[in-house]
Amino acid sequence: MSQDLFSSQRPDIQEIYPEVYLLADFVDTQPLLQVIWEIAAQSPFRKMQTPMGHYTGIELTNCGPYGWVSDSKGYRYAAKDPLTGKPWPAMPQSFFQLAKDAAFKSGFKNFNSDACLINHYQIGDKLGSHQDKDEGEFDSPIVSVSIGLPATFQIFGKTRSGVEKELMLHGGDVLVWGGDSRLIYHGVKTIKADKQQPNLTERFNITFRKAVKEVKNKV
Ligand code: MD6
Ligand code: FE
Repeated sequence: MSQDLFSSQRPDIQEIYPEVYLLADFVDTQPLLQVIWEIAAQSPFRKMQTPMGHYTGIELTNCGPYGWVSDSKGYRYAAKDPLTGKPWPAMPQSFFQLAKDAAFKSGFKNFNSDACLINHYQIGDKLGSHQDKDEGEFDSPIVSVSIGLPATFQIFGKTRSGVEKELMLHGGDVLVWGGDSRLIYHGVKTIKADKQQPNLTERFNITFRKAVKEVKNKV
């Protein structure tokens, strides 16, 4: 089902928390999965070293002009994949447009993402409470696409602990957030197998961001 067809049938967008929008079952994930594996063939999934000397619990890769990276020096966005030494794989137009459409439907116009992070969760993986604050600007929203096994997404709000909202994310769901909620703490609870969908063994999450602020040329 195409997004346009789908969204005209089901234009429902839920504001599940101030300026956090859930577009339930917004996208057909099968074509996205295929593209993910094409990207991973060029820039493989890997765990990255953290500044504290550990490794990220989840495997990740990126596509687009900038990719999120972590090493002993900290977290940042980089134009080259440190593993291959080459630029990250190009962001497919279908990815870019999906993020733009989801943002637009949520009231964020002109979302031109320049970074696309792909997280790969196995059963047992989780993502602790964190803020997304490594980007060069916070005016743009973040668009997040869930694929595969369901996950419980936690919103902690303005402080690191104390869950304010829990939400199940299923394959095809898209979350868009920005504005005053752009810097809220959030996380993902331990991924479990799904008895209803025993064929699913993993979860992917794609997040689209604007990592680098555009510098307007002086006139
Ligand atoms: C995940 N997502 O859903 C992890 N961050 O697997 C995030 O950490 C996230 O979904 C910022 C905005 C949306 C997200
Ligand atoms: Fe995040």
